[in-house]
Amino acid sequence: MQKFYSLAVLALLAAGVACTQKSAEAPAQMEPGHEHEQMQASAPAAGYSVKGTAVFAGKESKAETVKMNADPKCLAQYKDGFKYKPVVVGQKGELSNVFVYVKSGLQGQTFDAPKEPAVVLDQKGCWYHPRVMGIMVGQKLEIRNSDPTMHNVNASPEFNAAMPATVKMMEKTFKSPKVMFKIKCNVHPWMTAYVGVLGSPYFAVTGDNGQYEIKNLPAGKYTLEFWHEKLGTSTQEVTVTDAGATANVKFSAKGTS
Ligand SMILES: [Cu+2]
Repeated sequence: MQKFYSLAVLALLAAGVACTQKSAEAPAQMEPGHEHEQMQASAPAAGYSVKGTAVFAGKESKAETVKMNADPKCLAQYKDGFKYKPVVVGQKGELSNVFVYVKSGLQGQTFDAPKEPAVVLDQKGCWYHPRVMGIMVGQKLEIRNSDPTMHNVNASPEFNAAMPATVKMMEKTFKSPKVMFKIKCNVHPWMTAYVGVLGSPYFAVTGDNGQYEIKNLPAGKYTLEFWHEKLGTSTQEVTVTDAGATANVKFSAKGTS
């Protein structure tokens, strides 16, 4: 017991000396015992979210019937024919398939593409799923053929590859950034997909609710661009703080506002 008390007293004395020295020589440092908190506070921030909604101040497209007669194996997959709307909006004008990305504000920074997971582009029902997507330079693009027929994935000049019915999966990468790459199928001219290829991970695509979220963006000032295949593009300045940021966009039939 006695030994314990002596050690405790010594420890208290030592702490007192340490405190005195610190307050005299390094007043900015934290009190002993708070080192862990300080380390956490100075760890690099993961970043913040930019969120928002895209809306369209107009009517959605009438459904177009896509004629797949050229390939009976495509045609056979639809009883009533395949219908498609290039502009799809929700009840309040929520606009889906808008590609949103940080166009500028990241100069001088480089980002490694994630090794996993791969971005998936499926060919199913002689249609691309998804129609609009984003990927980083060098990131794996897993292209699937879920159809009992041959497709050809033409993303010239990056790649142009045939995919017979027996080839169910292939992997490709993009070597250079571009917004947007148009992917076409040489076998089925109605098949189109759009891929935004970027050097950074800061991009998103609006869902059926018109909403998007770009995550983990460091605080700073950026220019966002919103792209829609029929409605064009719109840019917006955004300041990201530790509270994140909101950037909504409204597309109109004559452009954006
Ligand atoms: Cu095809």
